Amino acid sequence: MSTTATANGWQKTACILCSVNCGLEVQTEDGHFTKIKGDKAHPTSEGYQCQKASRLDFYQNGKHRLTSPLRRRADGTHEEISWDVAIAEIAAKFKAIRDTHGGGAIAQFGGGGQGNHLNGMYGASLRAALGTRYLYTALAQEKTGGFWVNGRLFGKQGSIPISDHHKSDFILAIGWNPWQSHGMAQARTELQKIAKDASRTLVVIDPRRTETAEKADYHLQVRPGGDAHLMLAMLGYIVQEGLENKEFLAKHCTGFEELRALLMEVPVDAYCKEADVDTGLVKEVTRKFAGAKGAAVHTDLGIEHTIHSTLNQYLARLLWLVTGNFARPGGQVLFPPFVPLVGNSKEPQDGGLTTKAMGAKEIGKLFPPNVLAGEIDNERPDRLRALFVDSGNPVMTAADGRATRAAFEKLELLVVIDVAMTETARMAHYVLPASSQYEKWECTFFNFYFPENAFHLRAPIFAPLEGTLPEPEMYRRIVVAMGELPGSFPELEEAARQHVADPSKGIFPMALMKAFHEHPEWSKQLPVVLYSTLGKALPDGAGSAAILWGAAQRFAEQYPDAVRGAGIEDDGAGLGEAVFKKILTSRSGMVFSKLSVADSWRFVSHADGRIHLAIPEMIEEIHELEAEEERDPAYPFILSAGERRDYNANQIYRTADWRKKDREGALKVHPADAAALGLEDGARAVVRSTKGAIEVGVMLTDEVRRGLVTLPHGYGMLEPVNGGSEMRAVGPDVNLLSSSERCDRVAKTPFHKYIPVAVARALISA
Ligand SMILES: Nc1nc2c(c(=O)[nH]1)N[C@H]1C(S)=C(S)[C@@H](COP(=O)(O)OP(=O)(O)OC[C@H]3O[C@@H](n4cnc5c(=O)[nH]c(N)nc54)[C@H](O)[C@@H]3O)O[C@H]1N2
Ligand SMILES: Nc1nc2c(c(=O)[nH]1)N[C@H]1C(S)=C(S)[C@@H](COP(=O)(O)OP(=O)(O)OC[C@H]3O[C@@H](n4cnc5c(=O)[nH]c(N)nc54)[C@H](O)[C@@H]3O)O[C@H]1N2
Ligand code: SF4
Ligand SMILES: [Mo]
Repeated sequence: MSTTATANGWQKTACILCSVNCGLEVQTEDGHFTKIKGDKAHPTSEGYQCQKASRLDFYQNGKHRLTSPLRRRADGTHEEISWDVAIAEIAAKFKAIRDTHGGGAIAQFGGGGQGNHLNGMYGASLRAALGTRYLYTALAQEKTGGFWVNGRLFGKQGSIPISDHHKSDFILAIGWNPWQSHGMAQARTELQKIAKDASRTLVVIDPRRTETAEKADYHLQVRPGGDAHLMLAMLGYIVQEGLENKEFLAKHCTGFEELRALLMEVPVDAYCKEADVDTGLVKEVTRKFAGAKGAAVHTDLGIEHTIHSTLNQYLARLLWLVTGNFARPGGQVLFPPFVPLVGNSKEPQDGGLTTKAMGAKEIGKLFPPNVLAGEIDNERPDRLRALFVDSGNPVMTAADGRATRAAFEKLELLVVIDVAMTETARMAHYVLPASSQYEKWECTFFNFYFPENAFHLRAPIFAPLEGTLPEPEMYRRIVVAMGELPGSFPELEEAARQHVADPSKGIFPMALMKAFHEHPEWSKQLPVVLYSTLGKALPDGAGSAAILWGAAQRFAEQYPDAVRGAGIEDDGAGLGEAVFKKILTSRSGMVFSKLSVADSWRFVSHADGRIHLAIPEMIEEIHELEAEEERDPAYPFILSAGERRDYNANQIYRTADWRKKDREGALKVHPADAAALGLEDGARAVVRSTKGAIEVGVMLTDEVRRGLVTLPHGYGMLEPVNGGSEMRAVGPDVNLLSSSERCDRVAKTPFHKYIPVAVARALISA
């Protein structure tokens, strides 16, 4: 396709498998990737890529790709139908449910995975048409506890702290294995650099000796779920030794005295013992941490998907706050997002929305997948009756897959938008086939870089697979069929054409204001209105990018200094136009913002300008913190279900064929535990929890602690047996073991990394 081809036949795009979205250069032939390499011109990845990206043809030409809208028959099988029939029926059914039961009976799941946030944004138009605010996303089963803490500390849930890690002399990784999961640009190169540099200290807190731990100066091999005790021990030691940053705390924070009183009482040695880490080592590490010039603290699923999820994220933030590692080089910073992934939600007592059956609160404008089954599977008249899923596979990824499947069977309407026939799609009343992320304009809003922040709009590199559409077009058709918007906007479309030819006169924004004045109801559908007007006028079929015009205008208006810092110049509305133009024309991505560490204070939005350290709910949980819970002897192991490995990539690659090793996702077991269980390397075992049992292969390794066993996620998808119509799960479907009841008290995050299980040799080998 002409939009990206370069003279030598390489086209520019990016990897869609994890949140760092490395820039790629690719060659293609007959609809296939033939060569894939890192794009040196990409502002954040600079040519870096990991082993997963080279297999992207398994996504683009996956055997489960969809090519026609499907409708479910009474017997559960699907038949192909035309787009016109699909859109008309879906619109009529949604409308009927909305008009009978209200918008609250309908919800959305997903809207974007690791590589696609642009097209999913248009789902907001359908939510508006349906009159629902219930948006369930994967983020709300990992990060929402942290967002809630941000709201209390900084004033806004979307004030997401990141690290200025390039300048850090101390890096503390808690429950994060960047060697495999990344979550940081060029992770392996960076980790190797840090390991070689004697002036920089890397500390890993993880119950497993991870690839990252192998590179670290210190590895604290905490017992699973022991992080709250461990971090409290560190915080206790800091204040008891007077190592806190008194000047920072006095000048910039409130609530420290209350915290200090609490932390003075922490029995440091006993808490280290509870976490099962050597006290001397903890004290040595804590002393170095408190004395660092700039310390970065990076956390991830290891503390989120376990007991005390929200509390853990609070304590991790306290570590860097009490030591003054905020808004200083090498510490943590706040920055303006290009498009906020996360909004700000009120607490229920202040009028915030909750779910009806389970009472889960909205955080960051998101709802937790963990309560989804419970919202559907009940007899309340106001229960959830209809769901649309875009870019997600909740049947596989939400806790307690059996309960999710049982609940989804009860939905009156399930519509799935995906590129592939997923396990969730197999249950849907209607399935709508999307063009792949390499067949349409796409991007992500995972723009978490500092001091220079970058954004990458990717152009399509393949023609759309026949029968597929990009999501904005699907949403547009449904909303129009519901009678919420007209099928065309002659005046706005004309204004858009003139505006694209010469943006300097501001023709389109003026026409848009006039249209919204005359049709106030259209403003609720802003994404689809932009797509249907400005989108049509954009060159190269970049219609989906229309929404980025609005984002660019807003960003430039709010943060003109950040934009100019990035070297983009113009005045007034011209600055936003310049950002938008740069987005549209930068095939390798572009820097849109540059700020300094001190600018972080602009994003602390409490009226007093301070960070509010004392959070009553968290202090209460600290008081209630007990010794390790009584464990049911029937389930003597802790399973960490969801380890990121060489060959898993969420639900994106749907076949085991892409894997060069660990094809079936083995259970890691400590050799001593294995000996006691009578299991040898390669043996078959059954892992049983209170929710179910699965059979797995066994891998012996002393990288896990005794008593801990681990499985990857991103396995267990259905594949045809010998190419026939019979389907079989390949590898562990880990959420048959997880439970939704065992979850965080604030954010409802499930404890995927803390599942009590029994392990035994399988009686009959598969
Ligand atoms: N290869 C690969 N990379 C990915 C993905 C993928 O599927 N495959 N998925 C992407 C996504 S969606 C995400 S959210 C990120 C997640 O990225 P990470 O959070 O880094 O990945 P995990 O391996 O799930 O968990 C991190 C570590 O937590 C440790 N852990 C387990 N229990 C505990 C505990 O009680 N305490 C502590 N401190 N640590 C514990 C595990 O041993 C593991 O090493 O990865 C992204 N990157
Ligand atoms: N037990 C356990 N469960 C977990 C985890 C764990 O570690 N352990 N990890 C959790 C985490 S951190 C996450 S992020 C979630 C992920 O869970 P989900 O959000 O449910 O899954 P994704 O893998 O992001 O799903 C991506 C889907 O998007 C589809 N897709 C790809 N491209 C497109 C496109 O262009 N358009 C559309 N419409 N669809 C597309 C893919 O085919 C796939 O079905 O899983 C969570 N579940
Ligand atoms: S680090 Fe992430 S984005 Fe980069 S190539 Fe690997 S999987 Fe893809
Ligand atoms: Mo995730």
